[in-house]
Amino acid sequence: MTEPATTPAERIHYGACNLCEAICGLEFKVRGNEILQIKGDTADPLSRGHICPKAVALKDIYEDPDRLRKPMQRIGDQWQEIEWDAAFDLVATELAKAHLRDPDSVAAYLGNPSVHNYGVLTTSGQMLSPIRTRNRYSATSVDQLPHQLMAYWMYGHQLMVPITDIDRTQYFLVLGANPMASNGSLMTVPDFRHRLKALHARGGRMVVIDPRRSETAEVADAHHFIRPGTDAAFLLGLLKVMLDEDLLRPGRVAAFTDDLDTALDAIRPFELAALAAHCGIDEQVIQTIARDFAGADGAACYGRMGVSVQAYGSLCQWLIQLINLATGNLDREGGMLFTEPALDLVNGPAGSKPGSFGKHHTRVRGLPEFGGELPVAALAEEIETPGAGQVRALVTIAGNPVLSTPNGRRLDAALDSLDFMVSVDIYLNETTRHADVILPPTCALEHEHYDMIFHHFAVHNTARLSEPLFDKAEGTMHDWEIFQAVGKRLAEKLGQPARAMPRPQQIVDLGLQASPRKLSVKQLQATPHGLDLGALRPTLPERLVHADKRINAAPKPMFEELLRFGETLRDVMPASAGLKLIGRRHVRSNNSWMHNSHRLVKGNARHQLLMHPDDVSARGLTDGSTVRVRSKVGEIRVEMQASDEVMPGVVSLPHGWGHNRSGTRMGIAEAHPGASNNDLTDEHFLDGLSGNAALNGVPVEVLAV
Ligand SMILES: Nc1nc2c(c(=O)[nH]1)N[C@H]1C(S)=C(S)[C@@H](COP(=O)(O)OP(=O)(O)OC[C@H]3O[C@@H](n4cnc5c(=O)[nH]c(N)nc54)[C@H](O)[C@@H]3O)O[C@H]1N2
Ligand SMILES: Nc1nc2c(c(=O)[nH]1)N[C@H]1C(S)=C(S)[C@@H](COP(=O)(O)OP(=O)(O)OC[C@H]3O[C@@H](n4cnc5c(=O)[nH]c(N)nc54)[C@H](O)[C@@H]3O)O[C@H]1N2
Ligand code: SF4
Ligand SMILES: [Mo]
Repeated sequence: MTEPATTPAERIHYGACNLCEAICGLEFKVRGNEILQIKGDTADPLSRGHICPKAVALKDIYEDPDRLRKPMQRIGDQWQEIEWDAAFDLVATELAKAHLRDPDSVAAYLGNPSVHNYGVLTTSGQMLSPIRTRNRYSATSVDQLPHQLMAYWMYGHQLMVPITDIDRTQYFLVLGANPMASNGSLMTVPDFRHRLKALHARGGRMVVIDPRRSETAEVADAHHFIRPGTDAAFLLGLLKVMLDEDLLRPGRVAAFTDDLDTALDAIRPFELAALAAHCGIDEQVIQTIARDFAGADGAACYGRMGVSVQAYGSLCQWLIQLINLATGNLDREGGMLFTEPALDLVNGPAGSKPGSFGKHHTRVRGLPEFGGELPVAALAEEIETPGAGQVRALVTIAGNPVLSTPNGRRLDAALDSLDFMVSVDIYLNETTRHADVILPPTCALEHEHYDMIFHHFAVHNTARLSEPLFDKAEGTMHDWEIFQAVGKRLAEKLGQPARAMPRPQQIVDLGLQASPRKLSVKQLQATPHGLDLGALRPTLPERLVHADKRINAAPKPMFEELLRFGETLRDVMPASAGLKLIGRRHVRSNNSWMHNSHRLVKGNARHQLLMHPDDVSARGLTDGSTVRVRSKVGEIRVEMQASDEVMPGVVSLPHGWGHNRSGTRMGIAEAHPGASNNDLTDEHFLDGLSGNAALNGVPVEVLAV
């Protein structure tokens, strides 16, 4: 049979993947609306052809029959498709009603894909700003809040996060991060594996500190288990050895750094033996790492989820900064450097707000604001607790807090009590099932993209603008169109003056032109594989944002935090004490929302609880059986796998699972439900300084069913 003459021609399209922080360049082969192939774009100057299995699932998301394409209204437990205009009117009317009662009675939660999506970044404010609520939440406070707080306090801007110069470092010390699975975080590093090979080839070393022998630990030169939540002791131990052995040489940054000696003086009194006993890493090991780090020709200390999302997250991030700074590895090739992105939110007229801390607090528990947002661990109680400022209406954008935030069950129940909830989301999932209205935007392949955030954290300076692969389907709306439509109606109903509503592309173009490199959308459109803007390089003191162009090595609150931590050093965990729960990520899973892709969930289940064989036998449990895991806040049942990947006393469970709740519409995910880690995490277990959730190191018991 001959092909019908109307068969569209095949075409090749280049665009960046926006699923994770690695922002890989992709090459798509398509015919009409059919994706024939997705591969890595070898001409991308940052990712150089790297791709992971999730990128191929972009096709599944695009084609997914469960993905929502038209607005939905919930009447009781039934969903009805409605027209866009009717949906916008309904949402604006309800939000205006709530606002007129009390602006703070409306809360907003922005989830992780928001920062991977320039429509949300540039225009969600056009919908939210008329509401003028202080109840703003996001995934930041279950994630990188401590990094941003330290960046703000020490370098003057919440996005001034120093980045590992992985392509030149000789000694890479990694705490609580698993870039082999995550592809890097606050270190945009596509193709970690090859960059590590190159590090080894030039004689460099990588040392990993993690309670689990992770995929990254497997390829490290050395891996040391650490008791969850005790990294501050290890980091203090490193500094203590460096101080005692006179190994610290801050070098040129000393000329523009304040109070480094004051900070180091506060660390001097700690005793190495006590620190070592607390974290479970031998004194000799700490000494060796300290000497190797200080002696390396370019060293970088980097810590991610395992050390930021724990009870001393902010202290850990501060100590990491001090180690890099005091050894002369900050702002040095082969150490930690700051990026110079094409659209520069740190410097110049395109700049965003540098940050703020503690300007206001949550109503019920008094947790501090950061950068205009409150810690999401407080959201459920803000909904449940009556009084002025009680949250009665909620907007969620690209978030699934029921599975992502501590004590998700409590939030799950609280959402049911709201007067009104609207979700801008592409799925009917564990969170959005509580909404009254869901407004689904187009998916990633149907709109343009420029990564406004992750170029700030990339190991090499590049810029890349992606044109849409497909035109949006008829009757669908881009997220920015949704935000503008609701924002316009809301302002009208509230009698607020009409605002200018520029489109994402105009905002990005202005931002590019106003940044030091003075690029434009037009220039980026002409370079579909992206522009190479050069290796990272020293940029201090010019790039510092503090008016005096100086580094503040010793933010005052850190001294109190140090004392608070010192108090805990006495409680060395006896061998018989309970288990500690930690999280993990897998290269074929992405937070809570990519489990509806058949190709990502096929094969062995990846949501088991990992438990050390000694802990399994001590409890008379059977490998492979379903167990009960109980914490202060809840209990789940999940399949357990005995594994010496985790150290004794530690159990590891990925988050984002638990797709077995009624009323969701994700057929494949529902067939591979798993259990939610955040049914166990505790909304009162926090990094005490920042209010960031402590999702690692949660005390649990494991029992037979
Ligand atoms: N226990 C534990 N909990 C954790 C973590 C952990 O390590 N352990 N990690 C934390 C971290 S680091 C993060 S970032 C959070 C993530 O937490 P969240 O951001 O709350 O959740 P996600 O799982 O990313 O869910 C994303 C939502 O966005 C929707 N979505 C996807 N693409 C789009 C889009 O283009 N537009 C719109 N409007 N919606 C879209 C999806 O359908 C889904 O509902 O989880 C945190 N929770
Ligand atoms: N494939 C995939 N990639 C992703 C994601 C995903 O879900 N899937 N999510 C993306 C997101 S939102 C983020 S924020 C990043 C996160 O990126 P990473 O932080 O690199 O990823 P995690 O796997 O969470 O790594 C945390 C590590 O900390 C360890 N750990 C737990 N507790 C402790 C502790 O107390 N101390 C120490 N030292 N280690 C501890 C865990 O065993 C784990 O190996 O990944 C991003 N990339
Ligand atoms: S590593 Fe991240 S950005 Fe790269 S292809 Fe995979 S999901 Fe996409
Ligand atoms: Mo994250």
